[in-house]
Amino acid sequence: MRLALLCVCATATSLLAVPWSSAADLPDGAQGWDKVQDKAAGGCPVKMKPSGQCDEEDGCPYQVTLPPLTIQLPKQFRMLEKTVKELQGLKETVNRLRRDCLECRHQADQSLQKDSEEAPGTVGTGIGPEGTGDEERGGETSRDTGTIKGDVGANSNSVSEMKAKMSKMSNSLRNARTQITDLQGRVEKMSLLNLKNVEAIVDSKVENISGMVNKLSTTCSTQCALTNPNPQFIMAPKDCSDYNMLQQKKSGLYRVTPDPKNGTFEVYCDMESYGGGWTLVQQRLNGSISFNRTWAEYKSGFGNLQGEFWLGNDRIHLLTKAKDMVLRIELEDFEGVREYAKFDQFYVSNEFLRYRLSVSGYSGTAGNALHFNKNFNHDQKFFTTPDRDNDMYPSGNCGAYYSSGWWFDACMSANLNGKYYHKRYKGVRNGIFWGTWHNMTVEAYPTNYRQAFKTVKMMIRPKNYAP
Ligand SMILES: *[C@@H]1O[C@H](CO)[C@@H](O)[C@H](O)[C@H]1NC(C)=O
Ligand SMILES: *[C@@H]1O[C@H](CO)[C@@H](O)[C@H](O)[C@H]1NC(C)=O
Ligand SMILES: *[C@@H]1O[C@H](CO)[C@@H](O)[C@H](O)[C@H]1NC(C)=O
Ligand SMILES: *[C@@H]1O[C@H](CO)[C@@H](O)[C@H](O)[C@H]1NC(C)=O
Ligand SMILES: *[C@@H]1O[C@H](CO)[C@@H](O)[C@H](O)[C@H]1NC(C)=O
Ligand SMILES: [Ca+2]
Repeated sequence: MRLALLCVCATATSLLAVPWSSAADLPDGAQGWDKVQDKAAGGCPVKMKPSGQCDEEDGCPYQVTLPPLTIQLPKQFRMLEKTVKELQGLKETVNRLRRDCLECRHQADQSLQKDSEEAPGTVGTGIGPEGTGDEERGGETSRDTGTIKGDVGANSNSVSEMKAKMSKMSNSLRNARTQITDLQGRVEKMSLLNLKNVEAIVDSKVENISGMVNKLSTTCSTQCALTNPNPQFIMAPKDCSDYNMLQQKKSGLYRVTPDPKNGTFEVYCDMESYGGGWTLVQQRLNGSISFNRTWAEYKSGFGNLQGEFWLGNDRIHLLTKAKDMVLRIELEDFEGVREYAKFDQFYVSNEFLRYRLSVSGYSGTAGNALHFNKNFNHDQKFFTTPDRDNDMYPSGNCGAYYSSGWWFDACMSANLNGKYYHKRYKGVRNGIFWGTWHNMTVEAYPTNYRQAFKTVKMMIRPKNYAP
């Protein structure tokens, strides 16, 4: 397919053509994008041109004209043009970095003295109720990641500024890509354009440039001993901790790509608690979402990422496969008691292996209810849902009995996906359950009321994470 693409709002009078039928048709290297500017339109059956008012914020809306069809494209299409510009910018930055790198060798001696005055990171106070362990550092500690002390080049900006700029640029490149993917879905539905090529090209360029930058900055840091020892340029964040490296400090929704082969999805990131960088896997807040769900629903996830949800077993698998993860469970009851359980190792295998749980290395205040004793141990157990019995209980389905999907043994000493009760309850213990909670032992007697939990949160973070 041939596609005519108008690139810049300011030059809205001329049509520029980008002819290609596949990624292979484009010239290699970043130069491919430059050449976009030079190609002249000729005999192209498909035309795309600006339509309507251009404005500062959103750029111009575009229109594709296909005889005999006209389609209004969403404004996000401008991201293509922005991406081109940013790739250009990245290239310039790389060149500058390279220049500085050569120069920094000469500057190294005089800069070294200034270098040692500031240690990276300061220990803050935990905001949780239980403030011990290395998790409890304040969220600000990684603010200085990437900071470089001392002058680097005589005639240009410091490497640190450029690195910050690189981070920012790679960030917006990623945003651009996300939007392109988004757009691609919509456009593909119309069976007209295949933007996969564009996406692949942008991806490979970004990978290429980030590879070069990484190499350069490694060389630079070994030569000059000035840069941060671990410069990080993360082009496709695998989980929330990667966003922390990119100086994102606000909790909220982010897109992650734990395995590029399995695409990108949204997660809720807690960037503030216990050093931040947490990817939420599960959350209970007010009982608005039922957790009495099928295998298929637990597989793909359900609920609302800003409220109550299960992220989905496939996603949990991908996240825990991509990196060695720790699990942190936060529990709060209706008396305001808050406790936590942390596990140094947390892995959920794939569907074929029935999402078997591997969890170990407990520490915390809530007690290790996942491995209560040899008869109640959730470690190495398969996932069971009311419609899929993989549990260790021979005469029934624990998931059906407790209205929950969980790694049941026969059956449980913990079940964080139980029913949400707003207060103590009687009868089948199908509520949210943590068997080592402080007053569980008196639960059954004399009142037979059962403990209810107000909030539950399960979140993961790479084992080697340094806030
Ligand atoms: C980047 O692309 C150039 C060709 O344009 C190639 O020679 C080089 O090996 C690539 N680098 C990486 C890291 O892929
Ligand atoms: C869970 O769902 C099943 C099937 O829909 C239903 O029969 C059962 O009553 C539900 N349990 C609870 C506690 O809501
Ligand atoms: C539960 O919390 C979510 C998210 O905070 C909110 O959107 C929803 O309205 C709440 N539902 C109830 C029943 O309180
Ligand atoms: C990952 O992607 C492959 C191919 O698209 C698919 O077959 C597989 O089910 C996916 N795995 C997960 C865990 O989503
Ligand atoms: C657990 O202890 C709290 C007081 O700390 C009490 O209010 C609550 O009723 C107890 N729960 C049960 C099930 O006994
Ligand atoms: Ca069974």
